[in-house]
Amino acid sequence: MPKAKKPKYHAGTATIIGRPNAGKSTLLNAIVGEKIAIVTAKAQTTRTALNGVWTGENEQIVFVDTPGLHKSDTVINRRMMQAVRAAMDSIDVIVFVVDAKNKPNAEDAQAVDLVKKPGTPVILVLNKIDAIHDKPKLFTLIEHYRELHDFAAYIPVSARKGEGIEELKKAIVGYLPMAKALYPADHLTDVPSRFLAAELIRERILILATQEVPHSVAVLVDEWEDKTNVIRIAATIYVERAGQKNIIVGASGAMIKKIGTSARMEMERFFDRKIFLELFVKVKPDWRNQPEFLNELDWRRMVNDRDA
Ligand SMILES: Nc1nc2c(ncn2[C@@H]2O[C@H](COP(=O)(O)OP(=O)(O)OP(=O)(O)O)[C@@H](O)[C@H]2O)c(=O)[nH]1
Ligand SMILES: [Mg+2]
Repeated sequence: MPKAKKPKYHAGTATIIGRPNAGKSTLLNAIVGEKIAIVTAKAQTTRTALNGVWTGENEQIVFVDTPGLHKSDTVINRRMMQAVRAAMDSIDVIVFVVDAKNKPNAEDAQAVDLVKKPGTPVILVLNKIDAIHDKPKLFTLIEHYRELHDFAAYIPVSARKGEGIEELKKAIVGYLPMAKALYPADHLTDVPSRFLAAELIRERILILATQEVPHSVAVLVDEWEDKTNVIRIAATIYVERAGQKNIIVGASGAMIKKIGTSARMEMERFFDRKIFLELFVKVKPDWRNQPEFLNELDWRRMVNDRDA
């Protein structure tokens, strides 16, 4: 009997791009089914490009989440925009995410201009449709965006509720070349565990310490010790001014305790292990303009403990 023909395999990379707060990281997490990227209501939550792999029956898509498109004034902001541009190189599809609650304004039009790239299809994702009750509004919105660019597809989704994700993956696969899988089927991300842990701490700070700290906070994991029953993690939270340190520490250390407990619970869920977490807070004036410190924060320079 002749052997059944093997179905053709498609694989490639899709970069997720959009303005701050559009829901790019929420979308990445919804697609891969794990929380790889941190999500908060604050703009410019994501500071670096990071990938998440989705593997289907006969296809694999490597998604890359990126920082929101914004003006660059500090060294860190310039690096964030460099990361976006680099993540647009040698890829198969651009997934341009917009908040469907808003009509496109001049800044959205500028963002569209940035993603127009000859030879690379751009799929428009209209996110947050769970917050739109007047559905015909979506058609009007699509027409507005169509005037700005002839997108390869227009896909309404709710990243938060996981709606429209299948349609999006299908549309992307249609633009992928025939190729072998780039990663083993169970590979989730290239991002090392110690970076994910630091990001979870930063997320808790952005959510809990609401006063004037978000852009001034950086987190580095200093120690990571895998013991039989527990992972022991020591991390430092960097801020730019003494006043911000006071906010993070809180009265009698109440805030840092809250941040620590909340981050530890998130980590235990993600790593599926018991975590012992120690946190320190340091003032490092103007760290956002210090290239060497920014290198230290870059996960590509860290060792991947998770696969070790
Ligand atoms: N209602 C609703 N809110 C959403 C949806 N997706 C994301 N959000 C919310 O939008 C806010 C921003 O989400 P993020 O995923 O952090 O957005 P982002 O585009 O990655 O933002 P930056 O990293 O700052 O560029 C958060 O409060 C999310 O909970 C959605 O489908 N529906
Ligand atoms: Mg993000």
